[in-house]
Amino acid sequence: MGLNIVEKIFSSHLIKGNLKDAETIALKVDQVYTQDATGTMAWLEFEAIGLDRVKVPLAVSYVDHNMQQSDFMNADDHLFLQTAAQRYGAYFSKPGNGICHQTHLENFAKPGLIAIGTDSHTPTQGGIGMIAIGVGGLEAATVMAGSPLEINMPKVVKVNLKGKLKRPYVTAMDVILTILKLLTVKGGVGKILEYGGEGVKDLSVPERATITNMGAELGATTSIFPSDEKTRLFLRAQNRETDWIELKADDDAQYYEHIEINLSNIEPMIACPHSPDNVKPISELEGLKVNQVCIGSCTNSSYEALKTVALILRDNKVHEDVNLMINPGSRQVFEMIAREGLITPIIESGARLLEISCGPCIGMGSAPGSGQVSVRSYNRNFKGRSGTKDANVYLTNPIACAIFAIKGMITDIFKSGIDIPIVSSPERFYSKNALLIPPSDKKDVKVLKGPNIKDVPIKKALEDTLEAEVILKTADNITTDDIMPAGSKILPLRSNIPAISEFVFSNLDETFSKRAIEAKERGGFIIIGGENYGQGSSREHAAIAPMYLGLQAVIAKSFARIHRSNLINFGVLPLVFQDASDYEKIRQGDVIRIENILEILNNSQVFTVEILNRGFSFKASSNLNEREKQLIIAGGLLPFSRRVSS
Ligand code: MIC
Ligand code: SF4
Repeated sequence: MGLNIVEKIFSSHLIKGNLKDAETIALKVDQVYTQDATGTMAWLEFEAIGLDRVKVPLAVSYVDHNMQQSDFMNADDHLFLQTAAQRYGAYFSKPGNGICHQTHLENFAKPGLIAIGTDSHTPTQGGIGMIAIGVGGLEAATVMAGSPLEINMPKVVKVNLKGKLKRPYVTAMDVILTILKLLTVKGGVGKILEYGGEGVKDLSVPERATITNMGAELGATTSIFPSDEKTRLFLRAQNRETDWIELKADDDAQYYEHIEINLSNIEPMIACPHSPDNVKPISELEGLKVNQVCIGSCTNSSYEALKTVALILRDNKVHEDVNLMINPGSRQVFEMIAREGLITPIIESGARLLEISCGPCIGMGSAPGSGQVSVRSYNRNFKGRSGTKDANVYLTNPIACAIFAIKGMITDIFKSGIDIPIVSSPERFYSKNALLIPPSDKKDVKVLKGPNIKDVPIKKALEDTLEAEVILKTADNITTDDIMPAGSKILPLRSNIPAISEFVFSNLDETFSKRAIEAKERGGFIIIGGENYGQGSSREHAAIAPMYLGLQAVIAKSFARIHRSNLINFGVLPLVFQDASDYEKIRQGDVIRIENILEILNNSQVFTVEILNRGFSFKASSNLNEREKQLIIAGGLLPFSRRVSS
């Protein structure tokens, strides 16, 4: 029987298990990358494991999120990351070098290999034919320390692409927005999307990377494209042709499911507030006044995308009521555009050029005004993420963004009257890579930690009985931005769990951390969640900070993959309602008791959850694999690793 691309890469990296549906498999990992906002924890955790050098062939530490230096905190974190990279043998990508995903694609991504990254958009590398999976910091630290990556074998879905995009009006962004409309933010959970079919040829590597980047918004484990002639040309242009191999599915490869997308039928699309799957054709929103437009991020920062935007702006002016911000995704792209003389037209048009960083995407500055409409070529529009709680954020392709900025309103781009050039991929990318520091051999480097960098807190081992109050009941699709907000005030506290924990759920419920601290005195608390609890970012702070406040268990209808692993890695029990209708019966303030936890964990994993104050019970299950059970019992991955090594 033939193999699909995922099976080919997995079988060449398989250390344990069989590639059967949902079975736990262990995979050898070739590359690990971290970014600063999750990376300080990851590197502190690596340090806590106590090794001298990373044990993976390639590790890269990027700085791209926490770039506003309004006091010492972010600058101290950058120095910690730089000295840790030198001390432990990783590349260091300095602030200003680029957003991790775009920069990694340019410099290191290789077809046929496996990468993990401490960011949910790591699947961007799938555009080059690589398996790239987003993980929590602790997972990355243990892999850097030589452990394999353990996952449950996802279901592989074939996305068969036919036809050709209606260029220049329709872009790769519209393809993934169309898929998000079809499958929703839960549609990819437990799955890998493998793209194939004739239509693949119509897409360049950066366009494919836009599609795999936003596969994260589907909740997918990752997404991957074949490696073909287009991939070879991209690698040749990056001066890395020797990294190319051909990679395609066998003709008789099997898939769990098939989805067919005809590129010729795709229209320009836009995701409306406040979810990336709330997608409509742009034409339906014609005339909506726009206050802010942001172009860039890890989703749409390719040379081709930014050059197209620059050429559109060259012949036009930004509307007087609009603030247009551009945050280029990498120094390479920025250098290329500058060499071609395309910075001047951007400046002349009235656009504001921001630093090469995540910037507005994570609320690191450039927050919109009260109630304003912001249209962005980014990947997430969760409520409050922009930094302004009542802003309305829309997501669309960079060409549409440029046109809206000129027109001051959402405009049907077929009828805008603005010329849209077609930009071809360059034969050669140029960059001096001035801000990329290779690993050093020096072992005597001192790792420098500023006063805001605190140790990683650790939970106690699991107890046999759990009795705690439900201090929060949430709706479906709660994001990790809801649990642990980001933005310019909170992000600098990422290396300081006691300080950041004061902001847990602060956008949804300002009294949460106070109630949590009170509940901690009484033995901790429980959260009740709906479907897809913890979707979005990989930030393990959304598990560590609630754990630090006293979170013992989350009982939800279902969990997002990375957040569930982060909870387990920090010793918090994730339980799923056996009968989803029991969710309705629980109220905030109920007191829950679960007994015989250790015995049940090792047997059926189906727990009887008693509601003590109202005298009824229901069933919830933990569905943990062998390793996960051991982690939960030990109180998480760090205490587990210490126990094993002592
Ligand atoms: C995001 O886009 O939400 C982030 C910020 O890049 C996160 C990581 C983080 O919270 O630091 C992600 O996607 O994992
Ligand atoms: Fe940065 Fe935004 Fe991409 Fe996250 S989604 S890595 S914040 S640009």
